Amino acid sequence: MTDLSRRALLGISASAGLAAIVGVEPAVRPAAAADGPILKPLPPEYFTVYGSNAEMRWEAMAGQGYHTPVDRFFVRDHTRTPRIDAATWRLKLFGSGLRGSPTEDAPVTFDYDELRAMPSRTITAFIECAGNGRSFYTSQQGQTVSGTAWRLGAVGVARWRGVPLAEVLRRAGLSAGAVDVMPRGLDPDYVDAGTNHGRVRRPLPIAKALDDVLLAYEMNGEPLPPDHGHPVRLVVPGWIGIASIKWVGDIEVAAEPLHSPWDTRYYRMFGPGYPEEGSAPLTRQVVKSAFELPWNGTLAAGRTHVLRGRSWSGNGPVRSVEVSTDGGRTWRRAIPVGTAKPRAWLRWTLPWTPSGTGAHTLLARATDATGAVQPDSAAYNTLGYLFGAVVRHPVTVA
Ligand SMILES: Nc1nc2c(c(=O)[nH]1)N[C@H]1C(S)=C(S)[C@@H](COP(=O)(O)O)O[C@H]1N2
Ligand SMILES: [Mo]
Repeated sequence: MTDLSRRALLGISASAGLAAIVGVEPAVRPAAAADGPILKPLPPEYFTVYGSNAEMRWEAMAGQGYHTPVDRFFVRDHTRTPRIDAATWRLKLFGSGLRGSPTEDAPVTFDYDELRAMPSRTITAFIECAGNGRSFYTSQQGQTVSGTAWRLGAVGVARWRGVPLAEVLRRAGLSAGAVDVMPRGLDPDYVDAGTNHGRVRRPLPIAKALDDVLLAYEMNGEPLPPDHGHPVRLVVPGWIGIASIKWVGDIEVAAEPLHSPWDTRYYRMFGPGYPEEGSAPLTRQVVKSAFELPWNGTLAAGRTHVLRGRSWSGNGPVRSVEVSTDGGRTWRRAIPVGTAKPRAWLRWTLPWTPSGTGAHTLLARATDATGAVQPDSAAYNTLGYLFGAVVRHPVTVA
C-alpha cells in the first residue's frame, strides 16, 4: 500500500469512527487524501519547497509594503498543517505554576470566543526560523550541517493581533512560584530517525512569557490561516521561530523548570567548542540582511538600479546598514526607508550603476541598536543555527 492510500484509509476510518461514537466533529480533523503537508498554494514564483517547509523567495518582497503578505510568508511544519475547528477548540492550562495545581485531566479552559473577548493587543513582529540561512554554512564556509537548506527566506514580518499571554496566565490563576510555561501544538507527533518525540512543544521562561508574548488569532488583519497556526499560535517577538508554537492546544505552567526535545536535543549549539549537552537553549535571533532580488538574478547593464533590502535583529531595531556592490571591497551607507521597528525589520535602498557586465557579488551588513554587527563568518554548529554572517548575493549584469 502506498503512503498516500494508507493515509487516506486511516483518515476515513478515523473520522467515521469518531463521528459514530461521539456524534460531533472532532476539533482536529484528519487530513484529506489530497492535502500536502502545507495547505496554502505554494506558487514557484513565491516559494522554494522542501517537503513540509516552504521558503519565501526574496524577490517576492520587491514592491511589497512593510509586512509580508500571507500568500508568500514562509511555512515551517515539523509534520503537516492540521485543520482545526475554532468552534470546538479549547485552550487548556494546567500545572504546578497555577493556583490549585490543576491537572492535565482537569485543566482550566478557555474557548475561542472567550479569548476573542479578552483585551487584545496588536504588534508587528518577525517570525524567523533558527535555521534561516543554514545553506550558507556550506556554500560560504564549506561546512557540513544538517537540517533544511534554507537561504534567507525563512523569515517574515506580520501584524499579529491576539491576547497577551500574560493576560491568559493571570486569568488561569498564575502563582508567584511559576518559572516556565510550555505551549504544545495540536499537530501530529514528531518522529525523527525512528524516535517519537511527541507533540511539538518548547518551554518558555516566565519572564519572557509575561513580557511581550501574544496568543495570536489574527495575522495581517485576517483570522490566522491554517498553515500559520489557526486558530491560535504563540508569537514570541525576537526569539527563534520554534518558540512561536502554532495550533496551541495546551500550556503547562510549572513551578519547576520544564524541558522538551526542542530545548535539549534541538535548538542549542552543538559541535566543537560546545559542551556535550550543547549550549544553553537558543533564544534571540541574530542580525541579518537580505536583498529583494532573485538569487543569481540578472540586472540590465548600463543603467542605474535601486537596490532594495531589509535588515532585522532579535536584539531590537536595526540602526544602520552598509552595502557593498564589489564583493566586499568598498561599502556605502544604505538609505533607510521609514523607521526601524524594534521587533521587525528596517527597509533600505541604495542606487547602483554597475560597471561593466558579468558576475557581481552584493553584500549587506547591518548593525542593530545594541551595536551587534553582522560578522564575516558565523560560528559553526552541527545543526546550522543562527547564520548571521554577511551573505554574498550573486547577480549577473548583462
Ligand atoms: N505546533 C507547531 N508549532 C510550530 C512548528 C511546528 O512544526 N509545530 N514549527 C516551528 C518553527 S521551527 C518555526 S520556524 C515557526 C514557523 O512559523 P510559520 O510556519 O508560521 O512561518 O513555527 C514554529 N511553531
Ligand atoms: Mo524553525
